[in-house]
Amino acid sequence: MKFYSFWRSLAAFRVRIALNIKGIVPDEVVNVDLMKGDQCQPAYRAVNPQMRLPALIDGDGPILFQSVAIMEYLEETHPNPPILPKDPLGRARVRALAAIVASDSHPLIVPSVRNFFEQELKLDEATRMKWITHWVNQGLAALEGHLGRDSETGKFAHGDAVTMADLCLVSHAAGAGFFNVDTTPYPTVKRIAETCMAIDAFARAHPLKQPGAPASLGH
Ligand SMILES: N[C@@H](CCC(=O)N[C@@H](CS)C(=O)NCC(=O)O)C(=O)O
Repeated sequence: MKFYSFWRSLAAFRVRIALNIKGIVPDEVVNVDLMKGDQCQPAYRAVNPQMRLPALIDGDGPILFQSVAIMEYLEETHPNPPILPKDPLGRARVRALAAIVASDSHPLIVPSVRNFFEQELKLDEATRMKWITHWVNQGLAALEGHLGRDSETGKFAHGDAVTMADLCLVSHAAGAGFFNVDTTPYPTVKRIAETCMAIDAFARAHPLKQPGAPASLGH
């Protein structure tokens, strides 16, 4: 298995947790430096024409891309321990919570969006940060709205076992940390993120624990 990753990638963080939970150790991890723009270089473009991380090649391929699709693939090929509940309603809820992060929130703050604001629209740092903090907060508020209200919420986002919703939730909480967004107004999200990050499979996958990461984010 060959895993294309970068310490700061929140989508790669989600997949790293899934790999750890499933006890899968990739044979090779290829570092694609998002801060240097390596995702746009021909070498990686040939792997993933979308120029996004993560990507995974299992055996002879084909290439797997999009973190949610990769997590679902890992779930189907390595069902134990599961990261989706068994019942259809539970699965739908977990996938929907995951989509708040992976489909609706995270895409608004990725490097290509931030770079477009800076290089094409010439937006200053304060305006760019206003955009980022707004959408990070919107994602946190949406998660809190569901998790704080729903009887299905337990120790984790869905009951008392880890699911894909938690993998996405912690990636969004880490993103909040990157951009110095306070998660205190979202107590259920904060509690679940802290509960997850105390688990070894989550802790080992954290962006700041990866090769090339700085010791801290320095803010
Ligand atoms: N929906 C995708 C998002 C992938 C994505 O945007 N990844 C970011 C890093 S977290 C990336 O590679 N961005 C490159 C860029 O924006 O230029 C997924 O969940 O895999």
